[in-house]
Amino acid sequence: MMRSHPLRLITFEGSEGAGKSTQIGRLAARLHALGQPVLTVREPGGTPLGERLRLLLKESSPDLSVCPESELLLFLAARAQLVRETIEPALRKGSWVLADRFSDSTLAYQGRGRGFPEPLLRSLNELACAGLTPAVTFVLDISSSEGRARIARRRGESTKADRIEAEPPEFFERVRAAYLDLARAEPDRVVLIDAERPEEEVAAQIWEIVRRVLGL
Ligand code: Z5A
Repeated sequence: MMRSHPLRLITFEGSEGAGKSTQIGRLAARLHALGQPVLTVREPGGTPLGERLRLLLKESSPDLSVCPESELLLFLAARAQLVRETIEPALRKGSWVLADRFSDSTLAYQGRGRGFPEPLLRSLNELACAGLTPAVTFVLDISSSEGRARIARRRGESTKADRIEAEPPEFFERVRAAYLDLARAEPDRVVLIDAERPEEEVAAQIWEIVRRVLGL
């Protein structure tokens, strides 16, 4: 069997509105320009099953109740499918995979946000990810007020918040703190990026790190 290249998995994490999708787009374009194969994926989503689970997970409706345990398992189901159906095959072909959220989102949101114990989440992540660990994880750090302001600007006044966006500010403070702790605990993998700076500055820092760490 062909071996996958785990070094080519890069994940982007952080609170809503931090600029993950924006920075993934920029990094993918730079890698493309060098003739490198690149796949971008988002979580939850990225497969037919994952995209359907995404709709369920984001829906905010009085007739759809989602308990924390169901929420956790649905995120993990989407991840398990994405790893096997999309990420692993792409890595085996030698492609870069840039993921908009991955296992650390579960540690931050379901761990610190909802209160599930970290050892449980780590072992569920191990199962869902088939042991795959990102080579580099960029945590885009932004205050929850600035992140929310960006989302509100992007959304305009028309659409209401989804189920998770509707959580109170304290929830997002806990999520942010979880990411900061993760960066302190795993400095070899997790790189903390100040995402309140202009887009171009953030992109330049990320590109420098990718080139240095991954030897481009
Ligand atoms: N979740 C979970 O609980 N557990 C899990 O295991 C997983 C996920 C995997 C997914 O939401 C939700 O699921 C998420 C966590 C939870 N819930 N929350 N909250 P999503 O996929 O719909 O959304 P998101 O992941 O939170 O990302 P986002 O809201 O789309 O934001 P983003 O990708 O980080 O930002 P962006 O789209 O690149 O930028 C947002 C806006 O800011 C946009 O208009 C940009 O043009 C602008 N922008 C970007 N960069 C800048 C800078 N540097 N300056 C100024 N403006 C900027």
